[in-house]
Amino acid sequence: MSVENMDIEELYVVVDSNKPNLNDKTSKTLKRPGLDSQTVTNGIEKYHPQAFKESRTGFVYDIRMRYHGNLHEGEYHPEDPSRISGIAKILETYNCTERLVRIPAREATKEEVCLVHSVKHWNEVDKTAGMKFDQLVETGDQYNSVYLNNDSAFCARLACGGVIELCKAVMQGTVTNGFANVRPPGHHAEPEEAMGFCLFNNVAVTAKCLREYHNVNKILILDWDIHHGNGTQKAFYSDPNIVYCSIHRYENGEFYPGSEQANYTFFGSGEAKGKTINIPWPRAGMYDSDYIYAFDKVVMPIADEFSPDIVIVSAGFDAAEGDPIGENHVSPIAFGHMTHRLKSIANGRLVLALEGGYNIDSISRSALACVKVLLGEAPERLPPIKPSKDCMETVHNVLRVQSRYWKSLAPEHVEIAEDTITKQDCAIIDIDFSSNPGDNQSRHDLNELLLYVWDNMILHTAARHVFLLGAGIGCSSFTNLITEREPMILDRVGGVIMVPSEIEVPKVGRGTNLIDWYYEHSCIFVPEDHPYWEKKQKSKVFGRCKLPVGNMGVAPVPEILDQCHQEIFRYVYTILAEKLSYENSKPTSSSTFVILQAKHGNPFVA
Ligand code: Q9C
Ligand code: ZN
Repeated sequence: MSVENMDIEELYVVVDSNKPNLNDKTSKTLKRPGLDSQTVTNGIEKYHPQAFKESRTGFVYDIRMRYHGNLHEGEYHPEDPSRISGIAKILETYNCTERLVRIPAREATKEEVCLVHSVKHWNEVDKTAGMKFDQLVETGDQYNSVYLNNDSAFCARLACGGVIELCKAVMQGTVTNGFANVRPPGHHAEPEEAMGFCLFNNVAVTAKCLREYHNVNKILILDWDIHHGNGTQKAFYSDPNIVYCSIHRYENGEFYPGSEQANYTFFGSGEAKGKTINIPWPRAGMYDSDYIYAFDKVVMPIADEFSPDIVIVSAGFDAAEGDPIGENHVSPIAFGHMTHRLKSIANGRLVLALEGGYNIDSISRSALACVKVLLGEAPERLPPIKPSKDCMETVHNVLRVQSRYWKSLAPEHVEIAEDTITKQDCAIIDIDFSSNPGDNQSRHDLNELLLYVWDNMILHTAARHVFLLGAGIGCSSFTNLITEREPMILDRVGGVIMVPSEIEVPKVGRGTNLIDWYYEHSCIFVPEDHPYWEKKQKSKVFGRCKLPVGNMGVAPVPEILDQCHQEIFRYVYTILAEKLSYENSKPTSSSTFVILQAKHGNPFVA
C-alpha cells in the first residue's frame, strides 16, 4: 500500500505517536482496511514498516510454457512461444524484472480446473500428452482454432496454476498486484470445450478457486483482449458474485468467436442480471480515446459500485496498435492508463493475466507499460480524448441497458431524457448560467456541463433535430461542445444559433469537414459595433455571422435575444420544416427535436 492510498487518519496516528511524551497507554491495536490487524507499540519505528509498506508487484513466468507449440514445422502460428519470451525480455531490458517479486507457477490440479470445466474436458486435454502426431492433429482439428502437441496439457495446467498462485499471493498480501505472463491463453475455453487457442480458462478457474478455497467474495474480471471471452461469460453468466466486463471487436457478430452472445444485449441472467457487461465495437480501427471513454463511462463506475475484493484482467494485447488480428490502435500509454484506473479499485488488488496479442513488439511494449504502472510509475500523459461516433454509440447502448442495474450509471438521467424528449415532439433544455464572462472557472464548468447534458440527456434519445442556442459565454461552450463531439454533432444538430453579445465570437476546432459544416449550419448574430466586423479576415471558423435586423449596437444578452427572437424562430422553423417534410416522406420518421439553450442573463422567452 502506498502513502497516497493511506487514510489521513492513519497518517495522523503515525505522526502523533511519535510525540516524546507518549506513555505506554498508546499501545493499541490498529485495524487497517484490507490488511491484517497488528498490535503496535508506541514509536514510529514500529508503525513505519506497515504504515509506509510499499506496494509490491508479483510476476509469473515459467519458460516451460514455451513448450506448447505448433507441430507443423515451418508453418507459423500467431500464438507462438516467443510471445511470452518477448515480454520477459523487454521487462529485463527496462530493469523491471529486478523490481518484481517472482511468483513460481505450478500446475493447476484437476480439482481446481474442474471448478469450471467438465471432467470429460479435463480428460480429453489430459490424453493429448501421450498422443501420436496424427492423433494430435486430428484432436486439435476437432476444436475451433486449437493446435496441440504433447506438452500442451502441461503448459495449460502451468498457465492456469500460475494465475491462481499470483491471485493467491495478492489476496494473502504477499504482493499488492501482479502480472502473469502465461500461455496458452484461456478466455475462449468453455466449460466443455477448448477453442480459440485456449485449453483451460485460466482466469475463470482462478476466480472460482478464489471463491471456493480462499474466502474471496466478489471478483471483477475485466477483459480487454480484442476478442470476446465467450468461455468466461459462460462460466459466470448467472453468478452474481463475479462481474464479467469485456471490451471487444464485435462487427455485428462477424468477428471471432462470432456469436451474438458478445452483444450488449447479453447482460447476465437471473440474480446476475447486469453482472455481464459487453462493450461491442461495431468495427476495427478503435483508438485510445475509444477505450478510455468506455472505461470512464462504463467500466470504472461499475467497478467502483460493485466494489470487488480483487480485479483480474484478461489482458490480451491484440487490441494494440500493430496487431495483425485485432486491427485496433491502442497504445502502450493507454494500456498503462487502464491499468492505472483499475488500481483504484479493490484496494489496489489487481492481477493482469496475458490472453491474446500477436505482434511481439506491440505486446511487449504494452505489457511493459502495464507492469511499470503496477510497479507504481505514473502512466505517460495522453492527449485529450476524442471518442469516435461508433464508440459513443456503442457506449450509450451499453449504458441504456446497464443503467437498469447500476445506480452509478445515473438511470434517472436516462429516464428523464427518455420521458421528456422521446415522448414529446419537442423539448427545450434551458441552462442558465449567471457568471462573469471573463471567469475561466465558470467557462470551464459550463463546458463540462454542456458535454454532460449532451452525453447523458440527448445522445441516448431519439432526438435527431437538435438546435443549439447560445448566448453570452454559452457561445464558446457550444463551440467547445461541437469540437469535442464532432461526429455526433454533425449527425444530430440541425442548426447553431449564437448571440455572443459583447463576448468575442468563438471559433470551432480544426478540420475542414467541421468548419464547412459549422459555416453551413450556423447563424451568428453579431451587432454592428462588435469588434468582429473590424477583422480583416473573416474565416469560416467563426460560423456564418450576420447583423441582426434592426441593426442594434452591442447590448446585454436579454436585449439582443429579444431583438433577434423573430429571426431565430424563422431560422429554426425553416430548417425544421425542410427536415420534417423530407422525413415524413419516409415510412419511419422520428420528428423529435430539442433546443439546447445555454446563456447567461435572463431566461429567453420565445
Ligand atoms: N476463421 C485469443 O486471442 N481465429 N484467441 C480463428 C478462424 C481465432 C484468438 C479464425 C482467434 C483466437 C486468445
Ligand atoms: Zn484475442
